[in-house]
Amino acid sequence: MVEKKRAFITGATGQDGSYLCELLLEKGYQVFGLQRRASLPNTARIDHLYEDTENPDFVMLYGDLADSSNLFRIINKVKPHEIYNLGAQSHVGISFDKAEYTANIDALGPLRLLEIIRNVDFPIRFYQACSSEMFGKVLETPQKETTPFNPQSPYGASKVFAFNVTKQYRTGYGLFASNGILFNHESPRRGVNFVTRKITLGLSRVKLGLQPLLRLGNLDAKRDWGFSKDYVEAIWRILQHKEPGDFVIATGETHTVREFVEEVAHNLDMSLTWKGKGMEERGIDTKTGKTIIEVDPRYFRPNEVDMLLGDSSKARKVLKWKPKVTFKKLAALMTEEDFAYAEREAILHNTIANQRKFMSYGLQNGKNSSQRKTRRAKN
Ligand code: NAP
Ligand code: F7E
Repeated sequence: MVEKKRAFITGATGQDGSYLCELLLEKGYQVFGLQRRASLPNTARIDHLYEDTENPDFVMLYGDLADSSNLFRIINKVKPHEIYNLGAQSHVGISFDKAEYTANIDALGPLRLLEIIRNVDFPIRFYQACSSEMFGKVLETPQKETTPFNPQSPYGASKVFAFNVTKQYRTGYGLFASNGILFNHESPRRGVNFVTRKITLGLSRVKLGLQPLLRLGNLDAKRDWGFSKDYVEAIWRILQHKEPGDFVIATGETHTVREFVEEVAHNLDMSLTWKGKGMEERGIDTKTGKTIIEVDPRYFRPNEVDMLLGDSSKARKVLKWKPKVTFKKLAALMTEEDFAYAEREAILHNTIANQRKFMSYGLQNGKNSSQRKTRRAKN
């Protein structure tokens, strides 16, 4: 029997990790995912893969990128053919507040893995999840593999370190170690505090009356937004290529946050108009006259990356990769899923409200009026 390929994925519980687990299982791999211990379940994105709990091809293991001995034990036991290092504190804004932690996980995490790979006696192909945030305040447009880095956050700086050590272990020790320089990529599985998901879920809730408005930061920032599922296909291709290297993965289109808001509002059949300037700017729903978008200084960053636009010609030529999902399609598919999600929330909300009404009706009509008073006093 032919031995199955084994892949070890850090960040398996995250957006990209969950799509990559699915892709590799489809391709016949045995997949080992790293899972952090958490006080509440953190596996919502991969729970469906556990349907058959006896599935020997999908195994989750507890660990942390801060813990070398744990990583060594896993790698030595699993003996993976490929390691995909997707684990990270991936929120740029939060990296300003958690700078040291971000560097520990996002910069030293990959170094820990590379050191292990260098010291075990079986070959492992290594993928490092790098980021367009490394280009920061861009020194060239569009950004490609040769564009100099100019990071603007602890997150961006940590990814530059990760990029450099991955390259150094490739050239210095001959490891098959590749960097993917991925531009923003989103999906319905995106964390809710990244701007696209915040907009698709937030405006869906506004539409259904679950929240009055949405507060955002810099509406003028421009990003090259693609679809996560397309990007994990590129990640896999990077490790299947005959030689290791560094690859930019991007759509080649850039749009402002404001344009993303407009696209989502359009998909939700809300007619949006902008009033005011700067911090006073507001998005108004012309059908209702209500303010549905406000600018909030809390969501601005100490340093901003104003504009990103990727040139992925190398990946298109060498890996025969290209994105399938456009900006409009991405906004549409995320809106559709989040509107359905918000509708379920609305049903739950109404059920709870009805239950409360029913309970208070029961109390008001109950026989024991002294008990009713006690309960009210406690609340
Ligand atoms: P994500 O949804 O935030 O997922 C991050 C994953 O890392 C989660 O599984 C998380 O675990 C895990 N993680 C966090 N801290 C860890 C630690 N100390 N030890 C082990 N695992 C840890 O991110 P994503 O969007 O899928 O991105 C995947 C990777 O690509 C990240 O490295 C990110 O920096 C990079 N990247 C992302 C983009 C993008 O636009 N999405 C672009 C370029 C690069 P929990 O589930 O327990 O939190
Ligand atoms: O912000 C602006 C914000 O947090 C995009 C990560 O996956 O991609 C991601 O990093 C833009 C920024 O993503 C809000 O200032 C406005 O200019 O969705 P984001 P990001 O910072 O680009 C890169 C490639 C990665 O590698 C990262 O891991 O939107 N913005 N208003 C806002 N951003 C957020 N989060 N929230 C707002 O309210």
